[in-house]
Amino acid sequence: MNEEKGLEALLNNGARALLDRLQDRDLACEANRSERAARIEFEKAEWSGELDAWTQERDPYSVKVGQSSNRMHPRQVLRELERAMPADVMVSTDIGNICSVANSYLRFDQPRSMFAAMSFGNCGYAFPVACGAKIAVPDRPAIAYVGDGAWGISLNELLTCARERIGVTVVVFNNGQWGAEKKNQVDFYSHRFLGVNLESPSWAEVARSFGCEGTTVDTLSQVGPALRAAVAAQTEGRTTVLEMVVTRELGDPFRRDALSKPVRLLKKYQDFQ
Ligand SMILES: Cc1ncc(C[n+]2csc(CCOP(=O)(O)OP(=O)(O)O)c2C)c(N)n1
Ligand SMILES: [Mg+2]
Repeated sequence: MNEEKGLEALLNNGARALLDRLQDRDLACEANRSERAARIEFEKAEWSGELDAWTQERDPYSVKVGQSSNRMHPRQVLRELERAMPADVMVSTDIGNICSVANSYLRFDQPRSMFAAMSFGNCGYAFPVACGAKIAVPDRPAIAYVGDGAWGISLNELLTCARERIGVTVVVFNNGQWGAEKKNQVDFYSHRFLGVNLESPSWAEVARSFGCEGTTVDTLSQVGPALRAAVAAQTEGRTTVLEMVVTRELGDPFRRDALSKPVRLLKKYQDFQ
């Protein structure tokens, strides 16, 4: 018997032995299955209602900057995008304040659909990931969510998309700032802003100059139609940048404790501050 067959037999025997021992036992989780399913449904409906009502950030800083702006609120844009999402979509999300908030507004019906950077934490992650996903599964729409700062360090692959006819959709959230860093300066540095405001060219025009499509979206009613058109263009191998013009309000950070003082648990480190 070769090694592989031996392992298979061993696993089979193990599984059979486990099954034998479980034969006459009740599965504890079966007893309250419908109760748990109802609870999950309830919680999901509650959360959805909460998101419906949560059209803009409510902390004092965000209320102030939101009031003096006629730009779209990021959360409203995220909700509109969610409503217009095609079936079978794959979405990658970058690292930034709006992308962190975006993770609440993405729902999928099948696995291998959500590509969040999470703790990997690298700005510029989402666009190349969407390109890779599209090449791997060309029949599924691929969408990248990217902040305007992170877009500045990843947009070069537009050239690859145009050259190789890779059709993806990029949603760039133009809030004119490195928002996640600014949030730290709001929470930990008494609103002393250093190096966090951005002035960018029109990202829609930049996309067109690379040979891709580019659309600036500044009203909510345009968001869904613009996303649908961009997704349709993917079938022709065309990449579109949708530049969403949004306010400078800031959502909860990915980690609230990012800049708080470290806790020294080991005695030998207690002198380090
Ligand atoms: C390569 C890299 N550089 C810097 C950072 C630190 N960083 C985390 S979020 C962020 C700001 C992102 O700004 P933007 O992409 O405009 O998104 P916003 O926060 O405005 O939604 C920065 C600079 C990082 N995570 N990765
Ligand atoms: Mg930004």
